[in-house]
Amino acid sequence: MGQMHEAKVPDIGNFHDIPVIELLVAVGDTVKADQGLVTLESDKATMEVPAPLAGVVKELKVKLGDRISEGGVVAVIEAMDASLPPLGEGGRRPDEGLIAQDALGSQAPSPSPQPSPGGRGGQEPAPQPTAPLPATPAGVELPGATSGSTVPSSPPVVFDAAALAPGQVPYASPAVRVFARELGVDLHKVKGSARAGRITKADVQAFVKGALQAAPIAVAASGGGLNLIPWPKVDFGKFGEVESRPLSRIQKLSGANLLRNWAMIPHVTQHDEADITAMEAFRKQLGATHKDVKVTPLVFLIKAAVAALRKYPAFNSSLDGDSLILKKYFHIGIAVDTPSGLVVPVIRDADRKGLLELSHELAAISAKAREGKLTPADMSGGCFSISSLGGIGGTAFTPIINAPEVAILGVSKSRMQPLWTGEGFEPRLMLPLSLSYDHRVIDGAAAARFAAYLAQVLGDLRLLLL
Ligand code: CAO
Repeated sequence: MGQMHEAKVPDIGNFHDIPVIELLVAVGDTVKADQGLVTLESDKATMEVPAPLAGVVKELKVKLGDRISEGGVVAVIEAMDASLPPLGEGGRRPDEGLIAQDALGSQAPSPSPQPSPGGRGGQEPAPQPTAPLPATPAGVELPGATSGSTVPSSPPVVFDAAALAPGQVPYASPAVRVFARELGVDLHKVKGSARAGRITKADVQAFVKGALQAAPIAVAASGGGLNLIPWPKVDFGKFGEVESRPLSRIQKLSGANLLRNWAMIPHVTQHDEADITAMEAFRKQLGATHKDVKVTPLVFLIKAAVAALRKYPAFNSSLDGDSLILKKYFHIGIAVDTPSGLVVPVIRDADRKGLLELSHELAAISAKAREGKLTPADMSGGCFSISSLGGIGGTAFTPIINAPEVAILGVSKSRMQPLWTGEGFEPRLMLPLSLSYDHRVIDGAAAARFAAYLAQVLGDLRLLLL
């Protein structure tokens, strides 16, 4: 059995006979160090009394409505780790700091001078604000905020919305803030039902419930959303013999991804073609001298794509809210057709690999894909994808962007075509390219330039050396 420790109201200055307004844990609950046990509310501020250490709540010494002062015991915790030292003053271990700010600005003991950046083992990071926080008076720590590079080793326990930013910061306890953040709720939109408009956990739950119920109505009324009629239900057997075959796991997964990407990304496909006559001659030469691996046009496309991504960095990006994340690495996804469905393994750091190394890797990863042995890691981290149907046929198609990427290159079958040189027609091997792009991120002109540059590089591989 672990040692018993009392959780006491810490010294935060000028708080006496403060009512207990929330019990955040129950007897038998396992708590982490610094987890809030009860919430107290004075006239102007709320604060949580934290667990002094990780353990199990053995006894709650207070009930709702009780009044308590500094040093009062709120709970008894049985330590998880029997080797922990006895508690220091105020129910905290001596090495711990505490940040607190009451309504009048008097400050409790300051954070430990050299806290560990990641906090203590097993401790959750300090809560982050749900909305941009207003500037705070000097020395005041808002919940989750850090000043400079100093990270507090304990979460703030007192929050006084009115004093910090009157009328701007929603009035809720730290636990409710964390709860709201986990659900993605903006507390500014929640109406508090407790005294002085304080937002409780129940208020947040009611807000979410209301939002979920209202969502379909709002979408339909605004004309937004897809608002589709139901999928047709047909008894096909009435019209002839049929067989029902369940979709594979991969088909279900990739189908859901394709549907989301097609519905949510405004796709435009830019078509172009590359003169790969010289490239094809070089590829044949390579094939003749390197019999251990099959060199297909795809590895040239990977190299050309890297060159184009370098030249046009917006194509090597992902949307993140109102920001664009620009990647400095070049991981290329390759669509592979397998008996169980489409998968997209990723070739990492394609910029650092030569044509032969890429050919080996492509053979290995497509074999792994067809054997159904790809791991999630094999399929993550891609910057840009290539879907090559060139070994099969076709003249053009619309590849679907592999979110969160912003563009994908479709490749169809190369064909000998007569090309006008200005003086006459010449037979040239032309490769059709279909570049789908996310129009929220990429303009039509940029896409035309990207596709033209790809074709230029494939037409003259010396450009890869630049
Ligand atoms: N034009 C003409 N020939 C082409 C070509 C092109 N664009 N691309 C490949 N070829 C040739 C290859 O040179 C090879 O010819 P040889 O056998 O004579 O050498 C042949 O077609 C077959 O190539 P491959 O398909 O084995 O190899 P690859 O490197 O081109 O492609 C892979 C590898 C894994 C991408 C491919 O096998 C595959 O699965 N493609 C399907 C991708 C897909 O389904 N996309 C659709 C996604 S949306 O549903």
